[in-house]
Amino acid sequence: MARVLLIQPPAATRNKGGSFAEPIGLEYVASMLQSKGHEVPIVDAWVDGLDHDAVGEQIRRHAPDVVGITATSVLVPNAWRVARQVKEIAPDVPVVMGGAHAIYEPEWTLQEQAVDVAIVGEGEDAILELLDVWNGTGSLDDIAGIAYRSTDGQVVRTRGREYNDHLDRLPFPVRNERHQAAYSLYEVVGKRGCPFRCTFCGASADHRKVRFRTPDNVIEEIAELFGRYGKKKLYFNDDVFTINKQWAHDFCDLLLARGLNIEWECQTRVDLVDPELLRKMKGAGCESVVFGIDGGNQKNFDRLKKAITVEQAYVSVRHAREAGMAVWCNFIMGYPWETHGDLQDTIDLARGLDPHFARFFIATPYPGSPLYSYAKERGIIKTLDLAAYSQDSGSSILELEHVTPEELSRFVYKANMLFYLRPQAFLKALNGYRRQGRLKNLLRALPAFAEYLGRVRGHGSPVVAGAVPGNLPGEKAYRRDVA
Ligand code: B12
Ligand code: SF4
Repeated sequence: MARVLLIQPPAATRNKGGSFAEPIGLEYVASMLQSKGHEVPIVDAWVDGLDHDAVGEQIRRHAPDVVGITATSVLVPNAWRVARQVKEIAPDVPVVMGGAHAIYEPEWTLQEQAVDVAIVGEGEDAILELLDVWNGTGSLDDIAGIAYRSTDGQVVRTRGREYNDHLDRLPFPVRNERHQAAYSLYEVVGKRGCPFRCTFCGASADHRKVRFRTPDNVIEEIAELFGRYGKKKLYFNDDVFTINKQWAHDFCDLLLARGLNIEWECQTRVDLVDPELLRKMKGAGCESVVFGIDGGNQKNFDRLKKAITVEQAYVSVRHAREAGMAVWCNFIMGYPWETHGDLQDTIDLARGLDPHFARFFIATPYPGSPLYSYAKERGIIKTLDLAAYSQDSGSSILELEHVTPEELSRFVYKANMLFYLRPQAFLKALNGYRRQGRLKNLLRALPAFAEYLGRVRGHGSPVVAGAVPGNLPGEKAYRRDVA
């Protein structure tokens, strides 16, 4: 049996509000490994606040046979550094990397020589097959859904792995008791996949096939979580919680029948809810719903392949409010083609929809998304330094056609100010936080939010031309100045 050390690298983004994202992908991989008798310590550098030196100590302490690292694109620079640390400490220990960046960009992931294998898809079965190979049975070529560097240094991508259609058969993700005390919510995955094709989203390139756990199986996991670690709020990580309304109805019915009396939150689309379903969700404990609006007018929705209408946004936000939920709306500003008018429309739509909370993200070409391909083809990506993709700087990494970086920052600043600096909106947000029992989070988040707005107001940290190590060969390369 092997000792597989799984690592969530040190955080890439500033931790706003003191809440941490549970590395649920790693926890799924860990549970599969454990179910086969392997020893699987998890180092969550994020929640434990570990820097790279401390992660190095953990690697020495655990003396693993294999190291697995998870990373979205923004975490890749830190994940690479962890991989290099492993090779410095134990050069013969194989390093495997999974997560969104490995799925969308396996070749890029393997640019770091310290990474031996990238997992291109779901990891539960792939890791078991890898252990077999590293134990001397079979070859990497036989494993579906991975990429690796061959002896001549070329990256080889194996055939695609089938999606796991039987999610109920997966062992529940392992949770660490100490970490659970720090995560503000339990993260639960009720289904995997999304059939939509929103231009800015990586999920639109992958994760296409929707697969469901049965409501019984999800509720069994929740009951087990409460039994082991105590009652806490849940967040459903599902891309679109109500992708199948009947599933959502069945889940709520069962939750009510079991009398678990939980509070939960989820994200979904404005075209996939109705008053009856929203009322039922609220009755079953859904305190808060997040809608991705992502644009400000119909022209942009269509261009973004959102497949929603402005009308649907108004109607569903109102229905969710009437059902008694705290409503969050996410907006994205600064697509390459956007004009001043489009940006103003986003501000107006946010105010018109009047949810409890609005978040204004800056359009970022996450690898894997059609927006990334669009921007790459046009040579308008200012940096391939993935650390700059966290949006923390408050500035865009894209060259926009009609809007200067200063103008975009002003629009984002204005969007926040005009949304929250209305007395009724401020009170509604405050009330929303209070109802969710999160006033403490709000107080912790406010200084970071004010700091972010300060950066946006100061037009963000500059992004300027220049080469950085780690750029793709032959790519237009830029460097982000440290402000
Ligand atoms: C919920 C969610 C969040 C939550 C919590 C995330 C978390 N727990 O880590 C929050 C809100 C915090 C969040 C934040 C962000 N997110 Co997010 N998020 C998601 C979402 C919707 C679901 C993630 C999830 O739970 N999946 C279910 C688990 C089971 O799948 P998984 O993590 O992919 O893990 C499997 C495999 O990847 C693999 N695997 C993963 N790691 C490893 C490691 C090893 C060793 C092995 C063997 C296998 C393996 O095996 C796992 C099991 O099959 C995804 C979309 C999606 N469907 O993936 C976006 C997504 C991952 N997020 C994305 C982004 C952009 C972000 C942010 C940068 C947004 C921002 N602007 O701030 C931040 C950065 C977070 C970070 N860690 O750095 C992008 C990433 C794109 C990219 N190229 O990196 C995605 C894909 C959505 C999108 N818009 O395209 N996110
Ligand atoms: S933004 Fe949401 S609905 Fe659109 S492709 Fe991504 S996960 Fe699916």
